[in-house]
Amino acid sequence: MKVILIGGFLGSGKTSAVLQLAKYLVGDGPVDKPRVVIIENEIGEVGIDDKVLAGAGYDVKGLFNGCVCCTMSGELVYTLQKIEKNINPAYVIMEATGVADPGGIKKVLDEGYAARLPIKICCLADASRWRRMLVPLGHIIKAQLDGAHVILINKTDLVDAAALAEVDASIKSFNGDAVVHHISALRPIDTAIWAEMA
Ligand SMILES: Nc1nc2c(ncn2[C@@H]2O[C@H](COP(=O)(O)OP(=O)(O)OP(=O)(O)O)[C@@H](O)[C@H]2O)c(=O)[nH]1
Ligand SMILES: [Mg+2]
Repeated sequence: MKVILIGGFLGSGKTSAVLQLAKYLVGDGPVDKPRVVIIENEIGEVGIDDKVLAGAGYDVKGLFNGCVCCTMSGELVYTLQKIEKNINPAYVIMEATGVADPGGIKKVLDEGYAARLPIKICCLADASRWRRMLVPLGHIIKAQLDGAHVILINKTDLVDAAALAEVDASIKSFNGDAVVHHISALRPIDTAIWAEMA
């Protein structure tokens, strides 16, 4: 069971990307056993994105009322254990909350039971709001980009080439190691990107 963590700030396009990633991973897999289970972590008591994803036909587990990078870390490990025992899918995709520190989640997953699960971290970055967000939210954005293996610069349909180049340079200054792709999650995303993560 592999874990793919999808992080990125509020509204950056995480759920839109999860829908496409799940569709890619499900592929022509067996229908009797889900190949993909999605964990939705939301800060509030009531989930929204979990209903969108469940409505699209996916097996979704909600973790509400806190963030798995801190207060809900125990619940995350317990949920993963339950998923592996009862369903044992090929992949668990987890959409983090928009304010999660994926490094914190990775730390939780690197200890104990979860340590043997392979994990890939993907961070969405909203190109259309990049400059406006960077100053007030620099510390969260830095933390989200820091540990990512793959960074998807999203909403490229809303910016011109010069603005995109600026976002690119800014992101490279935070994380020079990650693989960076430009996407618009409203359109079909190149499946080669998902193949790298799978
Ligand atoms: N124009 C444009 N809009 C996008 C794109 N990707 C996502 N959106 C829109 O941006 C909004 C937020 O997208 P979501 O996928 O819900 O983002 P999210 O990161 O899951 O949001 P939260 O879970 O609330 O943090 C929605 O209205 C999407 O339709 C994109 O590439 N281009
Ligand atoms: Mg979402």
